[in-house]
Amino acid sequence: MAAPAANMKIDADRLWDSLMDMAKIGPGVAGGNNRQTLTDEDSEGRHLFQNWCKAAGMTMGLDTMGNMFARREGTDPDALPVYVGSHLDTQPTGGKYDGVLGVLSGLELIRTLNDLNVKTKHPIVLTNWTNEEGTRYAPAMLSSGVFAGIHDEQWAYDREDAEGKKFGDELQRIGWRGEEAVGDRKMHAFFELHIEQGPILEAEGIDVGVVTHGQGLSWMQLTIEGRDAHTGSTPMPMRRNAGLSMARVLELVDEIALSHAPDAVGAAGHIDVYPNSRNVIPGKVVFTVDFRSPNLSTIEDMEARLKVGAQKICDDMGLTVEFEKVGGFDPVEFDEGCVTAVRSAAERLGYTHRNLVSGAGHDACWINRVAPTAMVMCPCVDGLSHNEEEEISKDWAAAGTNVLFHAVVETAEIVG
Ligand code: HGY
Ligand code: MN
Ligand code: MN
Repeated sequence: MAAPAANMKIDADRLWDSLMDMAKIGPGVAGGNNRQTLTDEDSEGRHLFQNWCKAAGMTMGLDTMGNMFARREGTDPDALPVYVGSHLDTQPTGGKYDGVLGVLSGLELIRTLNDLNVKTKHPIVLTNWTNEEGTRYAPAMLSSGVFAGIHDEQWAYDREDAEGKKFGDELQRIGWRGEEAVGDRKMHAFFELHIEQGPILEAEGIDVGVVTHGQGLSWMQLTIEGRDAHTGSTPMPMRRNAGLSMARVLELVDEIALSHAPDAVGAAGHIDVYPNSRNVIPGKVVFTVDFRSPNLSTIEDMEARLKVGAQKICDDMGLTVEFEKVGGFDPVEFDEGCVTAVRSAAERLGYTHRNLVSGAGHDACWINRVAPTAMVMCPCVDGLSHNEEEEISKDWAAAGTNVLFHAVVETAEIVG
């Protein structure tokens, strides 16, 4: 397939301006963003994105999970489209680039094709996947997961947030529940640009990550119950302290992950303590253990040791424990052809690059089940993400977007 000329480049300033404009919606408290899925801020960001897509001459689609699809026509309307995109929802203390760079780099790619009046055989479709983060509604990558047939749509609609609000009701409330059946769309290929969210590219001075694999994930939710009691008048031997058991389980989580170093990580980011009162011994804790590894057998070993170890801790303390798997996916190997398109684009454009295994999960991990898929990564400062101080440089954003642009356009086949 004819590759774009090496001098075909995106407009880095326009991309950066769009990133900064989107960052104004759902601002955090420390320079980042709190634009959680299905909130009014998410809706405001969707409207801005939709207006930009329409201004770029694209036609909009919306499915029953709120996934947004903006289409630029190809010369062959019957050719399966090349999809590109990521997510606009953020963590509660999120950065300006996680997900957003992947959506707005796709928009910049379209704007550049329009500027250059370049036509492609395959249509190009730009996507915003609903609820990638999984922070308000577990699991992560929920809507790309329904699209890929991993999750049942009604099960997704019934997911509840901490206030008991259902996903389907909130999607309806913000007015972004479409009519198009989720998953009906067929793809020629899917590409996603994402910040690395880790330290490797910056530390090695590399411009672009060619993502060959994604590590797998396990989210195991534990509910441990003891008994609420007075922190002052209850003798130590009489206590059934669920908070103490959680501390012991979290030490075990760290020990299990480190036993598989360097190919495993583990922590708990979601922790609820009840009744969470200064002078009440916690009678109940609910927390989610997040294990990850590029090796499925490692993930399975970590899950098994967590269950045995946590059960023993609770038995010894006279507490009950329940386990619920609330999220997970196996390690991912991306499509060789699409990965090659990314690598040759980086070479053609003269960017330093290296193969990378994604430490974080992405919508591409599920879309890889239903279409040839690959990812591009750019460095981020100190490898920091899921933190309002998340930062990238305009040059890093431009390099990643240029590589995405070339990989997508080569795959969509330039005409004329
Ligand atoms: O959890 C993840 O890896 C992604 O940020 N949702
Ligand atoms: Mn992300
Ligand atoms: Mn994220």
